[in-house]
Amino acid sequence: MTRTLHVPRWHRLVVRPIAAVATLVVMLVTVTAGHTLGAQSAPVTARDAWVREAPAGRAVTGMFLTVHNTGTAPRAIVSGKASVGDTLELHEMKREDGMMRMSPVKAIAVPAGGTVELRPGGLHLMLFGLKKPRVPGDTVRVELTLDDGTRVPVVATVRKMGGM
Ligand SMILES: [Cu+2]
Repeated sequence: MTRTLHVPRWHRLVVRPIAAVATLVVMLVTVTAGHTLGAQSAPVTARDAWVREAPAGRAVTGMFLTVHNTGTAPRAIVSGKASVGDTLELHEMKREDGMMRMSPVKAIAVPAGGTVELRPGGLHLMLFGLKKPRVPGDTVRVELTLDDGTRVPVVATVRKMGGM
């Protein structure tokens, strides 16, 4: 005698709805876990970040770093804020009429699976309105915002003027 021949009526009325609710809960937990996992393994990361020293009386300095995108979608840095100043701008250096000039840019592209280097003489970040002098060994915290709204935390070390 098999059980299927004797499924009681209460089984249909009670066990099936419970199974349906359980399935829904499992689905929700899976979706939530997926989101959490995504936040932890952000595809865009920064490394080798440093800030040029800013002696007393100098409220502006440059910041340099390497940004890597392990994701499959191209991203761009669109803004940022620093723990030490009131404004952060995205800049590029370009040769114009034989002179190196720097100007703000709206975004810095980080290609899918690629790397962008922000370095002296090229793309870089500028920190304005420094609240106090920044000496070698100091730490500067910056948060970069990407075009999809994700934020990339960066910890930079202050280095000597002209130091690489
Ligand atoms: Cu600049």
